[in-house]
Amino acid sequence: MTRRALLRSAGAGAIALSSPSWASSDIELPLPSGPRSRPMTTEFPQKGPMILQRTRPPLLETPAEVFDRGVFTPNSQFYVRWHWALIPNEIDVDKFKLSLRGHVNQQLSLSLGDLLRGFPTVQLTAVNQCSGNSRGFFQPRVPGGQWANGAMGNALWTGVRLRDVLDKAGVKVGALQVRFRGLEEPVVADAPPFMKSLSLDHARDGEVMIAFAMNGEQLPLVNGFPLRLVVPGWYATYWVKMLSDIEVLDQPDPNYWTKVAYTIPDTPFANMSPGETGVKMIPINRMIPRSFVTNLKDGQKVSSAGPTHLRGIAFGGDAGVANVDVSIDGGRNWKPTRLSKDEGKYSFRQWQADLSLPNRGRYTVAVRCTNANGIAQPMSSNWNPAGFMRNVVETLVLESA
Ligand SMILES: Nc1nc2c(c(=O)[nH]1)N[C@H]1C(S)=C(S)[C@@H](COP(=O)(O)O)O[C@H]1N2
Ligand SMILES: [Mo]
Repeated sequence: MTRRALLRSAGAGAIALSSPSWASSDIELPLPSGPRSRPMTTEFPQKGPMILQRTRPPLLETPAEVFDRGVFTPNSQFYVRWHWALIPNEIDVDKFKLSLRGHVNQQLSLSLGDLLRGFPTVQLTAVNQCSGNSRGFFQPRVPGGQWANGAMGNALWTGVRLRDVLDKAGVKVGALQVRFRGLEEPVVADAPPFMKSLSLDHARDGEVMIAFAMNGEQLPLVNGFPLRLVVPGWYATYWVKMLSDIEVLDQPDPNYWTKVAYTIPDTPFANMSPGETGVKMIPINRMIPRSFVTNLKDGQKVSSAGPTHLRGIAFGGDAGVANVDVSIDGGRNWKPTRLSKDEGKYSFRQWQADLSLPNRGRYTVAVRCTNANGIAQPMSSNWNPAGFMRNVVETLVLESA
């Protein structure tokens, strides 16, 4: 996609965020504390079939079968999560401005044209995963969106380096953090608007990107059109959508969404015991490895005669996938799988294995990702009161007959 084409298509017209009507069908999605099923919806603009978690503000989950089709999650089925409901229905791309202000030498107010023409374009494939992905599997149950495993997606992001834009404004000595805000507003006047901050060093690492395209097309409105922050390797809460304001701070950001919400226990895998007190909490940050089987379901019948083909996806979190191993005895013995094409260290990576399951009966299949930093998924589930960072080794039972 050329820059000119992007500007043209972005300028072609506004996108309406209609009010979705009732969902059409249900999908089975059993979670330990319920529900057993969820409605499906096709009523959101630029979106295909999605699992409806909530209409306003929208929470839409990607159906599991999408992850079997390839490592890039199509824009039309990329999950959606918003905190506040007053989201613009349309964006006037000719009037849109991104402001950069605060502890800088020169404030900037950039049109989309300024941004696309004024800075080098960069591309990177990265997983965007909600901190609370898979929260519905937490036991004991925790409050919050009861996601299954579909609050994640992988895309090729195109944009400009945040560093280049910060350098154009000239960050002043004494700057500490950079705070990001989008165009939506809270529903109640005195509620805190959604904002997130990164340290100045992180913001200037050359990887953090202001993205204007996703999988080669403009962003769907509900995924942040026209601009969103991409923070490779970090949880999606930092990936601010409809990005319109960047503020360089000379003191730590006191705002609710950075300081209070989205904190985790400062322990391995953010793990603590229910009811435990005095745990040190820190802002959520880097992702940790995960892996999933995508072609077979729990309880599925397979043939004892032939090899059983197993495949799925894995990601390393803040580092590449080093190995994906599979077990047919619930995690006692492991064998390596074959890894498919490497799309970069922050991407989903497909893996495959052919299993021999010669004895009739039940096999507990487990899959485990180890990342390039040597961090492997644990065999027991982590727990914390917000339901963040689930990454236990996933298992499924196959019935050999
Ligand atoms: N402006 C804005 N950006 C936001 C949010 C939001 O509420 N408002 N939610 C964040 C959270 S918590 C998640 S999980 C991701 C979801 O990105 P997606 O909807 O494109 O999948 O957006 C992040 N960026
Ligand atoms: Mo999230």
